[in-house]
Amino acid sequence: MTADLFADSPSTERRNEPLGPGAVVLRAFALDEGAALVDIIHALSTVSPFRHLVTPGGHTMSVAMTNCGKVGWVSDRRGYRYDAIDPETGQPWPPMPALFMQLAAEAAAEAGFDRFVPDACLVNRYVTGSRLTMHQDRNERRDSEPIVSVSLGVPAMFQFGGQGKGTKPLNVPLVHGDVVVWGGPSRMNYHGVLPLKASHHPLTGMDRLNLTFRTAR
Ligand code: MD3
Ligand code: FE
Repeated sequence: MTADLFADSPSTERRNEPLGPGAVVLRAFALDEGAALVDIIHALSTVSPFRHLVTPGGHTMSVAMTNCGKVGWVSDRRGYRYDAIDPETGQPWPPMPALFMQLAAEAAAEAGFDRFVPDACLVNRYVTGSRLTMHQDRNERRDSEPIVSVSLGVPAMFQFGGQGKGTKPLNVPLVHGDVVVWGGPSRMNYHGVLPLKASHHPLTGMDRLNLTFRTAR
């Protein structure tokens, strides 16, 4: 018996993995832009810093967040919403960089969603132990539009659930350069991220960064 050393395909190889109706993982889709994306995120965070938002229930999130684009996702004791103003700076969020727009539109098109024009990009930063409990993304006005997410840095285990809370989630490892497009019937599925395992990536150190592009308004 010979061990199959190549049972897992290399994480530098582009390929499309369907996850469910309307949902597809585009492996290595953002690999070439990875370093530029990380640099841009750093620049954005000097304008609108990463911060730990508080949920309406009073819990401080372990994931740090910032935004760019016309509107940004925010949470506080009053609820979740999209706002044109960064509550931390009192200024508009930094505009969506052209590279972000272009990459999101190309990924959406690859998944069959033409003319995706996001108005919001949420930037999530995970450190060791940071997690996102199972939830639905339901603060966007049009659920006919997909969500595009880009994973950078340290790998994470993503949990893809079903339409209801009960369904046992599918565990999907997401690594640097992976892009996922969530549209159609998968758009409202429950999902989460398991606590980040300690690991290092040359471009981000111990961090995982995730971009989620949305049409919020
Ligand atoms: C599946 N972020 O910010 S992105 C979030 O990796 C969020 O930071 C995760 O969930 C992260 O809300 C996952 C992938 C994602 C985004 C929206 C979805 C997956 C989704 C909507 C429906 C189904
Ligand atoms: Fe989400």
